[in-house]
Amino acid sequence: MSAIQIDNTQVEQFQKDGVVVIRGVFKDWVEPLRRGIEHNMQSPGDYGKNYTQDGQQGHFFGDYCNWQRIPQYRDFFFKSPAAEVASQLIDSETVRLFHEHVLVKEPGTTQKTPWHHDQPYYCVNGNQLCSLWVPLDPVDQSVCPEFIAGSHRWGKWFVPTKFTGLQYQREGENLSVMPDIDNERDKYNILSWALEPGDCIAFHYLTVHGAPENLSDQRRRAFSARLLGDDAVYAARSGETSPPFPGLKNKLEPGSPMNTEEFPLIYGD
Ligand SMILES: O=C(O)CCC(=O)C(=O)O
Repeated sequence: MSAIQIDNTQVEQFQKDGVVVIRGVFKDWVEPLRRGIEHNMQSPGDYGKNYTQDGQQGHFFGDYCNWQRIPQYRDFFFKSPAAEVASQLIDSETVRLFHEHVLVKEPGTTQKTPWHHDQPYYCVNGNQLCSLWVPLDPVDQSVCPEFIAGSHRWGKWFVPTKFTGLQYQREGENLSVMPDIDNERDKYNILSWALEPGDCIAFHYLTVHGAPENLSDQRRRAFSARLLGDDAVYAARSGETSPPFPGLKNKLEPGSPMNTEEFPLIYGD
């Protein structure tokens, strides 16, 4: 019997909508992850970025792939219920760690996170895939990332977009252009929630999402855990991936399981 049991209706909702909110599941991890993020922001890694563009106010910090040097991040993957939650949602016997992505929007940040989905810039193919976006501050619904219900099943892959708004270069990948969602919001079922620290939004790598500015007076610190299930395989893209994972193409053939040291098994065997 699992220590954590995700409600069947939540599993069904994840499968149907490509996104589901799970309340309170990481409340014991809020303080450790806040400490990890503080350390991370004082000492960014090689990929640490300020996504804030010229003319925008505030500060939108991002960084990823630091779990090997920040103990609180590593512990989250290996000791929290994250892997178990993912295994149930994506119906997978195994879960591997892909990477973590830290996203901090300070109060008064006018920069939006553009509408996008993640898989076209990840070096991964497969369907048993999910991210767990864990807020570490109270999040008003006006600040919460927004997700388009069912978009993971549109059968479309969109040209990948950077958080700065620029597009990745791609050739011959049969990608579609992201529709102008903000100007046609009533055409879509857009989901978002008011959140407490330690809640979690679980979403599929193909679920279209974006996030508003943070005009509240609260920080919006988030830890997004990227996880891989049984059918995840290495994919070679025609251009830059995010994260870059340099050297991976010398280790893995396209279509082979992601069983290298970069992506340790954290659930099952
Ligand atoms: O936190 C944000 O602003 C965006 C989150 C996101 O795009 C993600 O976790 O994939």
